[in-house]
Amino acid sequence: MASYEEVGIGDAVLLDEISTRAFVENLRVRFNGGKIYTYIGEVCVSVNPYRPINLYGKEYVSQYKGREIFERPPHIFAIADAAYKAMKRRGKDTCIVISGESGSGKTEASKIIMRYIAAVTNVAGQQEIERVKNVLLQSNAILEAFGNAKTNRNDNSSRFGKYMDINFDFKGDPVGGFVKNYLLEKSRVVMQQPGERNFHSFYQVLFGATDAELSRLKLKRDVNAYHYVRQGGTPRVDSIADKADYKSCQGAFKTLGFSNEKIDAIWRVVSAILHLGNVQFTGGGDETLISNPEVVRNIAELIKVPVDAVMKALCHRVIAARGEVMEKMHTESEASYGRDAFAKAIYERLFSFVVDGVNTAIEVRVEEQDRRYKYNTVIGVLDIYGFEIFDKNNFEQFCINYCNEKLQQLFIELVLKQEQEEYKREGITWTNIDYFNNQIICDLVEQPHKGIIAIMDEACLNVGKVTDELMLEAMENKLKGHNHFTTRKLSPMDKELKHVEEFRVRHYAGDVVYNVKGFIEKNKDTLFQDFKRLMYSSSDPVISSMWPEGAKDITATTKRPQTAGTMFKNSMVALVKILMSKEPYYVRCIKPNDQKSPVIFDDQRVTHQVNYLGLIENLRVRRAGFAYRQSYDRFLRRYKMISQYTWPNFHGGSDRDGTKILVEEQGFTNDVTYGNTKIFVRSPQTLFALEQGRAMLIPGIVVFLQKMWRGGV
Ligand code: AD9
Ligand code: MG
Repeated sequence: MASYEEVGIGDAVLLDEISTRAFVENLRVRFNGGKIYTYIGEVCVSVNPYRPINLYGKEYVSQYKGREIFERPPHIFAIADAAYKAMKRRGKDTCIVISGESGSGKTEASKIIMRYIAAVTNVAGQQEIERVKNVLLQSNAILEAFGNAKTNRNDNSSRFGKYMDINFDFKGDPVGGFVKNYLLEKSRVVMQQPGERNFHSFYQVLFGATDAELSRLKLKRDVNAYHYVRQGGTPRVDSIADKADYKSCQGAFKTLGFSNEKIDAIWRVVSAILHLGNVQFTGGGDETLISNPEVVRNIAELIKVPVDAVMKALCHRVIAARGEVMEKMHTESEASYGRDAFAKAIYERLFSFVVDGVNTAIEVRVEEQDRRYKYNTVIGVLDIYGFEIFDKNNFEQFCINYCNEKLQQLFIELVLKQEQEEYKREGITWTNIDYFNNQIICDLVEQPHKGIIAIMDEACLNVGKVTDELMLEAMENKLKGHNHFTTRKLSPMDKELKHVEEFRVRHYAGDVVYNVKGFIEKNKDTLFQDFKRLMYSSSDPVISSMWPEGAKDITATTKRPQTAGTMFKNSMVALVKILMSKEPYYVRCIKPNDQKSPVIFDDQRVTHQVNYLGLIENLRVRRAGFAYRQSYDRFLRRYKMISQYTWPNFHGGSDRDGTKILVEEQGFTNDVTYGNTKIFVRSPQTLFALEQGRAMLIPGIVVFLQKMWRGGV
């Protein structure tokens, strides 16, 4: 067996040569040797192994528990432990930001982190904490069943963004948590690209439910019988065990305390959507009729509303104009549009309902008098949908890729920009390290008035008049000359743009061509009121409770709701704010190839990711920089006992002078630099040595202090 050292360099900071080539080569050597983790200082780079690897067992947990990052070979456990230690020792809220493109291993990484935290906490074996840990871990089965799907990039692709806070008490044990979900890609409910699937939940119920359950749900065990799940043509996927997953999901519902009524209602809604996809309309003249009313009967029974009401909601809408209420029949195409919008809306609502249920199960349960001790600090784990490019990219990809731009911006801001600014502020000699700042792309999307989202919103204000193509024209006019935006009109020679309804954004991670078809409609995201009232009228209290707004009177004026794009933008801004308020740790995931192969390391693909993730710039800043910094007074207070010159107090000058004397005496002069207000330590080993020196002296100091208090000294 090769020794660890023979398998590349664990911390890229120690590479002989700092270049993309050397960095990628090191990742390749390590990948081939089964070493999927590599550090850049405290940033963990993870290359998806595409095979189960034995790296996460108990023996590994104990190797990393309570250790410093540099003490052991690179591992995601060490990052989890660092975030945990900072939280526990220093009372800091921390967060672990996991980024990388679709299929690079973010969701797996987030689960490994959660399992690690579960493994190292609750040594006292308290029951309530065991419950919380179990609930936290099992919530994944549910969230993935309803929010993940097979795409052409990843068999288990997250189609929603997830930020999870884990709350800890003063002892460092998890006492609860909170999941915040971001924009679900609900268009998948009604449409899938070739090779893709709908959300796992649909297949789980079709393959996993018992015959008796299926018959209650009015379903046949035949995926091809349902339009909404068969369009991709790949209902069965080797890597997915739908039947077993259905069982796990059911088990998780039970563990999380979902009542039988709730679980039953959830699967009935899923089934109703399957039936809804088969509803067909015939039209002509003024009348639109449903050609297969027996399907509607099934839906009505499943969602517990009268069949006539479903028929009516599917074929008509009620409009209130000048205080008068009128009924208007849909055209055939309006009816089909309405049906699909209805299916998407109930699934999205169901997903939020499920997330709410998860949150109820994991919320911190404490008595008021305990609140001070519990609910103390948090570790946030962010696992979001990765950057993606498909053959056809729509509104959803636009949002997902914008989200990834925001996360890249956060990384740049914290790791590349602020770090360098601090060196300058502290008067440390520093050669600026250049990097591509993607703020310009964030602006392109989110700027008021002239950003893409603002232009989309404007198009949505002019109901019925503006088409997607006209909206594109508005973009062309306002964004002409922008380096990161082109359309066929702006750049007629652009071969990638095949249709007039396409625009291209030069993202930090690559060029993506978006098709504007459906942008306005998806941004407006309207659902006929009739469907809301229909769902609210359900005699099933669980279903009715999902649709409280259905209680509203039809004539009540409603404020124009925010568009999907603006809501998403706001949620991203809020997310960045949350992350900025915490001490961040990073896991940067890399996809080694597009074949999901455990043996292919595609140099070109990896190089591309290394480049756009800014890893070489990260490495340069890190290598030229300092692992640790502390203001002089705090440094001196912490380590003064190590030196006879500074213990118990330093009287020979400023804190800076004291710090200098201490560092010189300990022989670390070459590893530090003195800034205007802070000392900068280059390697973590130095810090570790200082900490050890301190730890060794502390017992003696306690005795000393006791004696002093007793008047013995
Ligand atoms: V997406 O943006 O949600 O589409 P992710 O989340 O980045 O994507 P995911 O974690 O789902 O990717 O990983 C994709 C697949 O790679 C998994 O289903 C596993 O089969 C495989 N994988 C990823 N990480 C590991 C690992 N540490 N060990 C083994 C892994 N397999
Ligand atoms: Mg994922």
